[in-house]
Amino acid sequence: MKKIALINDLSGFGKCSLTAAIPVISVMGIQACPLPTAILTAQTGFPEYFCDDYTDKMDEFTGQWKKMGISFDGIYSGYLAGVKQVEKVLFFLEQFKGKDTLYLADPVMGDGGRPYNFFTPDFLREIKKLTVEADVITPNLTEACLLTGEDYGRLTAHSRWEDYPKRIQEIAEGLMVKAKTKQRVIVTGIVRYQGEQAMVGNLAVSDQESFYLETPYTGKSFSGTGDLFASVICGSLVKGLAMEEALEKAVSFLQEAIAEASRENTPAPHGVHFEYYLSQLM
Ligand code: PXL
Repeated sequence: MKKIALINDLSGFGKCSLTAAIPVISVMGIQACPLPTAILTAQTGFPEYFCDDYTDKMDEFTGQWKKMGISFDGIYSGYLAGVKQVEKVLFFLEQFKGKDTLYLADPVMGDGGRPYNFFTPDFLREIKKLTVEADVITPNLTEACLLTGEDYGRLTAHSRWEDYPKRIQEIAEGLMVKAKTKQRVIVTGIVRYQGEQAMVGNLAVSDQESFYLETPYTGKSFSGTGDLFASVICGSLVKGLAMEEALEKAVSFLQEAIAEASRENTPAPHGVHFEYYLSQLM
């Protein structure tokens, strides 16, 4: 059975990170192997939460798993609870990233034009050490701007312009050429208008091809959608699906899960109702 190491936090509420990644990877018929970066009572978008930082325990996982003689088909890193965790992930990659291991780095730093409250310039500098190593990165538009120094406000002010996706493609290509690998870049959460209809799109770019897939935008963004998206992409690519198929799978899964959470008036920090749609990914 294929295996993916999931380097991410475990949050009791917020349906994100490991509580999103484990079910998705499992239902896709791949073993999910969690390496927790932190354990939280709830994700950081809630007004109050307790966080048990796992920085000092991460090397134990790397060392023990190495002793067990394990190898991984994929490595997916997401939320990191602080700057020092980047070196732990780099050490993990040194130990486990073989030539056939797919590494997906999701540079979790912000959303909706705003960095998350744990973000600092040091964090950005460190996270770039991971994105350059990755075979696939899945920044949302906010994170793509942070990674490239683009001004989010200035960029999105042009969202009604016809060449808006092309401008974002240039940003994605700018990221891709900085990587040490033949990297695929998938930028999520690109909102633009077709007449009065708001659409949300995802752009996937490689050195060979690019795809842009958009669906109607409800105007509401929920916790954990980026983590669910990255999980479907990672699982799909590890299973050998093409980038376009992976993108279509992720978008249709999320579209249903978001619609269901909206119908139930779920508060945004609680996340989407993806559980009902896991069978789509089998
Ligand atoms: O979904 C991203 C994410 C993951 N993990 C934690 C978070 C967030 C976003 O806020 O707080 C703990």
